[in-house]
Amino acid sequence: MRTDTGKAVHLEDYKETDFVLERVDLTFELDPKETKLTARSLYHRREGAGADAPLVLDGDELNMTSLLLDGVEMPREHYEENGRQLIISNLPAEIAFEITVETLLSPSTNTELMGLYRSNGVYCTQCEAEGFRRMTYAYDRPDSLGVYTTHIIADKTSCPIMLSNGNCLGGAPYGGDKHFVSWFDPHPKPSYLFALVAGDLGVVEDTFTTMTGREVTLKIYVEHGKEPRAAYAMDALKRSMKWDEEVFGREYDLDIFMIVAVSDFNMGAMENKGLNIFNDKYVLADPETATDVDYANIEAIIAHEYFHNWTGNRITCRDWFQLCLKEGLTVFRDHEFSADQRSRAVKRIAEVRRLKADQFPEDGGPLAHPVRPTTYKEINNFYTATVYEKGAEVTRMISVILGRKAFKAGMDLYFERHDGQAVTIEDYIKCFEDASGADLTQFALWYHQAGTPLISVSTDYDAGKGVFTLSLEQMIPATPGQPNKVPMHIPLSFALLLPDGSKAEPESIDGGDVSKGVIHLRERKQVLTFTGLPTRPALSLNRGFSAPVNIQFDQNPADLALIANHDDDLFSRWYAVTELALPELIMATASIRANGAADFSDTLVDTLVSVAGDEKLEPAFRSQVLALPSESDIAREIARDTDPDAIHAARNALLKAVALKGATVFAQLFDRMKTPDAFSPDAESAGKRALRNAALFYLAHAEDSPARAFSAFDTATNMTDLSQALTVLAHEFPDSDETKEALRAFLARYSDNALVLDKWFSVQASAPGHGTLERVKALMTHPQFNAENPNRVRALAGTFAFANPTGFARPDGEGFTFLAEQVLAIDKRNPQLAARLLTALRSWHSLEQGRASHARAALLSVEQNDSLSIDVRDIVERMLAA
Ligand code: B3K
Ligand code: ZN
Repeated sequence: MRTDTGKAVHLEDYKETDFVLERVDLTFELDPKETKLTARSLYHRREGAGADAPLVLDGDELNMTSLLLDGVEMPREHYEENGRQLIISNLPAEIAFEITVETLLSPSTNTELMGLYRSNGVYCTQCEAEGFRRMTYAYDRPDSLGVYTTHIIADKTSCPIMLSNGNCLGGAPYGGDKHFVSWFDPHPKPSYLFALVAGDLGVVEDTFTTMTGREVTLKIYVEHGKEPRAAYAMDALKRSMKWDEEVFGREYDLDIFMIVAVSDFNMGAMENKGLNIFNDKYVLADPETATDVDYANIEAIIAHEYFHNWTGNRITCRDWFQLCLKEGLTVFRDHEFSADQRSRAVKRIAEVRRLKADQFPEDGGPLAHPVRPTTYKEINNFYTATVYEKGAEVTRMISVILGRKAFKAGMDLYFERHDGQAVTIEDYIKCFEDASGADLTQFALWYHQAGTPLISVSTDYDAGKGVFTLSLEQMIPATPGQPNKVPMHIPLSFALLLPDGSKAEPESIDGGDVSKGVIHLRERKQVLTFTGLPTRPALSLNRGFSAPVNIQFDQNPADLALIANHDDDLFSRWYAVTELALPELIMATASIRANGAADFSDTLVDTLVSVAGDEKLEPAFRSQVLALPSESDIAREIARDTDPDAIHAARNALLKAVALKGATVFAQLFDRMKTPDAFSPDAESAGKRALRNAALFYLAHAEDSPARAFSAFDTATNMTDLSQALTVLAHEFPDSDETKEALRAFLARYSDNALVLDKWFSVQASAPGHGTLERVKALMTHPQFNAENPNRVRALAGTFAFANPTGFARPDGEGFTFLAEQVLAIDKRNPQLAARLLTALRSWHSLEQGRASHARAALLSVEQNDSLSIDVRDIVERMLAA
């Protein structure tokens, strides 16, 4: 029975709890259908709370079998259960008291994967955001911190491993076939960080010596037989621990740190105190089964969850509106970590690509919301790219505005001032203000105003006077609930480049606040003049993507080519190529729609070919340039009346032009960048593979034959090369015998490896063209398809909806109908997964009329269903309202 009411929660209604939680003692007697949980919690009435205020605890779908006050059964008239709450009255005014709640749980039928559930026979929990209340009545909110002791009783044979947060106190036989173990976590924590795991798992062990010389035991638990595939994750964990000490001065604080990999998980991973639970996709890797992207994701997510130990766990959120306080900041920290472990510029390019692919469409569509929202109906729908990725960008901007040293001082103060507390964005910003003396009042609008700012740029040069003029104007688009915006503080890093690529040094800069290469745009309109410039410079603006904004600047292609070839900021070079390509791709799309043909300038094609062959540039960078703006990037730029088929054709025409012109370069790259026999997942080797596979992709367009890709498939020595060759075959030559053979061989070889099979499904789901939908439908009935496994659902339906614009948005609307059906079916089992899948339609407004009306019809067909979860109802209503 669904008990969530879907009533909106508002930030302004925040109120402290009437009672203070001190300690929690949990005993789980595990059983697949009838787990008994006895939760004893010690509370006292908060000073200032009314003497007769009741204790109101949260619950969701609970079966409570007993309720005691200080060990004595509570009289029925002293409490009330209303499906979502347990309301207890007649409680002591002054002394602490203990409430004991006994509940019966059924982990094996818990398909929502929230609370206590089973994955492949392993008991595990997911409590963030509101899963704890699915186990027992509690103050299930992040500002209620308690010290937890957990006892687990289970069958010895099926559960030799029994884990919870903190340090292990020991265990013993418990009569018959059972045994028990107890864990104690000395660090007060909110309920969302509670975790339990029990099952039969293999383990990989290591140790880490902290900066003060304490030895920490590290354990990664995986399914038996998969232990060797956890080695890279372990290595990434140790590097993360070291990095957090060196860069943020943060030391780990328990004797043991554990990670458990499970195969059924709604998200990437979860930072439970001392016991991170991971989607196994982000733990398991070896050269034969993981791609370079998988390795990079594992490194980033292991780091992310570990870094939460300080940003999230030691200092947590006062309420869920403050989610970006832990998520945005922790993403920023994992970005910095990966940048230090890999190439900073290439990492930044990947971050910006992702921000633009995931966050910009969200911010520009019906689901737009501020980094710190002020209202929600279902908090799980707010674990968004805006909270995570834009949240990280906001912290990055603070570091740009304050500079490295003051930013560090602000972080140090934050850790010192708020350790052990549940705090707000205001508390966070105050630390930077106090540490630096800066006034961040206007800057803080980044947390409150949704929408991607648009900066209109124009320049002028007076050769006689040697004066360069730069006019900037900011506009923040209207978003749901926020029709009018005020100007923000936007830090724009910039340089003026001379024709030889060196930097021009103006004598004076007037008209605005410019310091250390950063323009601080604060007004709606600002005009800056740079004097003492005998030669006209090219403007390189928003270097390193210092602000997450759109820029409208009709920059001359020669200037862009200069930046693309000479800027000393690699990110800017990549960005300039993108800016060179986008207007041409937009024009080509229009001309495909008008007359079926498109062509491209020599400047663009030559720039791309020359970057491909430029040995001075790192291979990973070159592969990023060759990746071109994606079809969704182009659609976003076009913004309205978009036709995915025309965009696909236009982009393909550019690929073909570059492929033909650069065929020799690509053939050489394909030969030279071959992976040596000894595989290494490091960034440099990965970069070479990325470049080689980009070359393979272009060569497929030049040669118009599957032969080369098929032989690459046949001779591949690692999963990156193998899956890339398979992608080229399935996407470019879908009907060839080679493709059929490769798909068959891949399936036969990996039929017992779920994570690799996910790739087999997603390669096919992302194949462009109207015919893919039938293929996807057929794959839904494949014996290896498993509708209960979130990874498999995301690999097939998710990839199709999010990463296949021509297939998903086919003109007859059948792709949208399919999505609606899937969402409704999945919603019955797993609302979080269903709601996430539905957001694939978030940009439906920008489609051309025919497709847009099909999308709307599909959304309406979802909305009309009256047994929707709150999760899906919230998304579909917002999507239709705007
Ligand atoms: N904090 C978790 C996400 C929980 C999502 C709940 N719907 C993972 C992370 O961001 O680290
Ligand atoms: Zn996180």
